[in-house]
Amino acid sequence: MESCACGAPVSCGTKQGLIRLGIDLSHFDYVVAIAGNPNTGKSTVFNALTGLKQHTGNWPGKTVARMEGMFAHHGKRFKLVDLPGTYSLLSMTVDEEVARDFLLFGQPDTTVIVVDATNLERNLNLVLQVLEITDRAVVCLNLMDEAQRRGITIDDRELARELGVPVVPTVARRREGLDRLVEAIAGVATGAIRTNPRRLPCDPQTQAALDELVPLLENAVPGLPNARWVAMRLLDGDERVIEALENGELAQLVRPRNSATTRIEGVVSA
Ligand SMILES: Nc1nc2c(ncn2[C@@H]2O[C@H](COP(=O)(O)OP(=O)(O)OP(=O)(O)O)[C@@H](O)[C@H]2O)c(=O)[nH]1
Ligand SMILES: [Mg+2]
Repeated sequence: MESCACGAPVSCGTKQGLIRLGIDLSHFDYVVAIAGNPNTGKSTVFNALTGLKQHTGNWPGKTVARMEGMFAHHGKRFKLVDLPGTYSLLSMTVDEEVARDFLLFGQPDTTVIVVDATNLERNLNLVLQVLEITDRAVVCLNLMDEAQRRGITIDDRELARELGVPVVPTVARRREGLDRLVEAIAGVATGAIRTNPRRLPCDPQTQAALDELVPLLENAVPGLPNARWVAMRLLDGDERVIEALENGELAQLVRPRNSATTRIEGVVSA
């Protein structure tokens, strides 16, 4: 049988070029994280794209650990990582720490932030925090059917302009909008879509402190991604981050990436 560049039979493909590869994690070109507040439909998106059956249901806190699956799109293989729900990168429950650590230190090529269109304001808090730490993000504006039912309208184009990253409206439970979501994920991962994330300005005094602290941190923890975020936390006097730096926990978060890492086609994959 004829086969596609990703190794799967061409007949597996859909018109959108999406091939669900389940738990076949043999090799991949890009790592994609799925983040968002609890109960926004992250695992529903994950299942729809990978063909897997992660636990879903209408209450928060179902996903408590990292779950990985695969899909292919136009010959490139994407490892998708479904994360526990989190309200903030500063949050502290064990589940939230799993999500935060992967977003900060797992170096995903694209981060999809799944937001609840019926509760946009609260959800944007995490969106803005994620945009502080990565250029490569896509907002999945999910539960659009619920928003419509409640008479909520959202100008997704204006939101995309304001945030500086693609915003894709979806109804994940009915798989609506997911072809556009995959296009956006692939575009951001490959660099075909350029983003310009909205970032809050930093006052000159804080900036000067960061300029001093970041190189020291990078020296103390070689290979540390998002040293600027860690430095901000240190300046805030965040006890948990200070402790993680002192007891070597932070260095351990970096190490797995360096040691258990394989490279294919010049792209990092863990
Ligand atoms: N109406 C509607 N329901 C949806 C949509 N997407 C997901 N759901 C439902 O929303 C509920 C939560 O979905 P999950 O995928 O479990 O959400 P999650 O973000 O993974 O939740 P946690 O892992 O607990 O944070 C489930 O009952 C889904 O069927 C959608 O677009 N519209
Ligand atoms: Mg989930």
